[in-house]
Parts: sequence; structure tokens; C-alpha cells
Amino acid sequence: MEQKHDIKLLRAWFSSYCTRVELALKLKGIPYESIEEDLRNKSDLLLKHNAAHKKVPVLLHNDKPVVESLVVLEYIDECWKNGPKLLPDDPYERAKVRFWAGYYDQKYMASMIKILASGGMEREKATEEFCEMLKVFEEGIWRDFPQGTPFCCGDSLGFLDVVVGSIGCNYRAFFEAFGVDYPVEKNQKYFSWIDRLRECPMMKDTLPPHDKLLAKIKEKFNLEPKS
Ligand SMILES: N[C@@H](CCC(=O)N[C@@H](CS)C(=O)NCC(=O)O)C(=O)O
Repeated sequence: MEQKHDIKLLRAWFSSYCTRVELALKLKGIPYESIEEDLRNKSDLLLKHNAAHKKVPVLLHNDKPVVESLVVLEYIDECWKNGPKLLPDDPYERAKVRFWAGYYDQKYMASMIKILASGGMEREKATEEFCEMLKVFEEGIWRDFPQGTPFCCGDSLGFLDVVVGSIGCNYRAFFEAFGVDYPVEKNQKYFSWIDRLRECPMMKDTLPPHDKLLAKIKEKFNLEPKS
């Protein structure tokens, strides 16, 4: 008898970490129910199922919670063997993908926030550091996956496309909100990868709309001009 899957996703529409889980579910063709969380007033369901971090996303698979987006992506890939694979079969290839996904997650937002939170010379320095970090990333990716991107796992979106695209495709909204003029030409390979990912129909369909995200960032960081 076929096993029944009841899938719920506790998410916030603007969260890139949730976007990546939604992308994985869609790629695998897994039907799911989306439950929108108010992160200023977290539900008992969220507090119960992610007591450690109290963050979204939380995937509930037949009421069993799986948390931390990278863990969730691997879980989905292992549970649903049918459909496109997110991670490659070969253990060494998988290790490389995991390494770069971890690198990106550890560095990207932290480095970007340094640019957003600073001004003048400090912003210039933070911008240079961000640029250097992306250079290390793109050189590593093109060295370790000489077939290049997209897509790191064949002709469908792979693990790295999902991890990188879900966060990276939103960069314009952050830079626009904070008035940052970032020299994208300095990380040409990375940004052309991002541009291609943004054009992917499933990505377009899943990313938060630019204007809505821009308004949310401005509200969150109190960037609206005072009237
Ligand atoms: N490392 C986590 C990060 C998740 C995360 O930061 N989620 C944010 C939304 S983007 C959140 O739930 N924040 C609520 C809070 O910090 O109170 C993952 O990959 O799932």
C-alpha cells in the first residue's frame, strides 16, 4: 500500500529559507499546505516544533517536524527519491555541494548586513569584503563543478541552485532599500548565475515579489521617510 504523506510547511512569505524549502517541494512535485507564521507573534505550533531556534521554516511530515532549511532540503531529497535529485549520487560530489552551501549560508547574509548597516568608508570596506567573499565562492564553484551552473545537478535546479537562488535572487531589493550601488561586474560569474536563476519559471513563481519585499525591508529596518 502506498504510504500517505501529509506535508505542512510553517513559513513566512519573505523568508528566503522558506523559499528554498518550497522550491524543493515543487521540484519534487510534493503537494503541501503552507501555514503562514506571524514572526512577531509566533504560533504554539512553531514554538512546539522548533523549540530550539523558534524559526521558520518548519516542515511537518505526518506531524513530525524537520527544521533548519539545509537539513530540510536533504530530508526531502532522501525521502522522495522520485523526481529530480537535489544532491548528486557520488559522495565526494555531495560533500562539495554541502560544503559550498554551508559556506554561502554562513557568509552571505552576515557580509551583506555589514554593507547595509554602514555608511561612508565603512560601507566601502564592507562592500570590498562582500565582493571578496563572492569571489572565493564563485572561484570555488567553477573549480569544483567545472561543468558550471546552472544547474549544479543536471538540467533541473540542484541543491546549490536552490540554496543560492532563494537568497541571492533578492539582492536588488536589499540594495535598493538601503541605497547601495553594488559593482555587480566584479562578480560576473556569480551574478550571471543569479540572473539565470531568476529567469527560471519555478524560481519566478516562488520568490517574493520585488516590490512587496522592498516594502517589507523598508518597514522592518524603519527606512521609510518620516512624514
Ligand atoms: N538557519 C535557519 C535560518 C532560519 C531563519 O533565520 N528564519 C527566520 C526568518 S528568515 C526566522 O524565523 N526568524 C524568526 C526569529 O528570529 O525570531 C534555516 O536555515 O532554516
